[in-house]
Amino acid sequence: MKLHGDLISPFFRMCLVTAHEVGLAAKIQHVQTRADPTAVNPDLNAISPVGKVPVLVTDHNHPLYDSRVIVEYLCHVSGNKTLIPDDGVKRFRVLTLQALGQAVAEAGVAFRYETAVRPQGLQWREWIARQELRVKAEFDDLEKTWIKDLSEITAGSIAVAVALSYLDFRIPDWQWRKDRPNLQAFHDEISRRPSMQVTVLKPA
Ligand SMILES: N[C@@H](CCC(=O)N[C@@H](CS)C(=O)NCC(=O)O)C(=O)O
Repeated sequence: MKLHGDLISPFFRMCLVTAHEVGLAAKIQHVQTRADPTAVNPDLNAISPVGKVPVLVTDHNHPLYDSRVIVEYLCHVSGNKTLIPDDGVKRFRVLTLQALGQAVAEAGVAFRYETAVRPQGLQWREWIARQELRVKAEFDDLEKTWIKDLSEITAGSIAVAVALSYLDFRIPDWQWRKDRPNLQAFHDEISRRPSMQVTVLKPA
């Protein structure tokens, strides 16, 4: 299997952490691929019309995207039943937590594009402020209602952990730890797992 992307992408890292957790990392070849929001990467577009990373190309040469589909595929192929449980109640709780982690990552990546990629004079202040309000509500909800779910290793807790690590790397000013001791304890603990350690983001 070939996983196209870049470790700086939280969505790519969610897939890689999952691959380590389900024991498939050794079967995955990382194809270093950058996706620029303002330019077409022809190699990437050849495997996905969406033109975003990650994309997983299976051993049967089928391109899969986006990251949620790749995570589900890795669980399916490995036979793992804990990261995305079958049981209805648990399953949809985990998938909602995964959506919440993805939303934190989406807001972070969108904020980054708007503030670091878009020319200064064209930046939209109200939109930037909306991203900040959105993540604040997400951090508060994680702290208040999701701590028990986060104590289990699932596609949900992986998505949240990776999204928070991305913010540490790119947008430390968002200070998600402030007044959120439970979320901080969750992140400290999950960050010690080998799957997180071997995929850790290092400053260039
Ligand atoms: N929903 C997608 C999001 C992927 C995504 O936004 N990837 C970013 C990198 S972090 C990207 O490829 N951006 C390029 C672009 O926006 O054109 C997923 O979960 O895989």
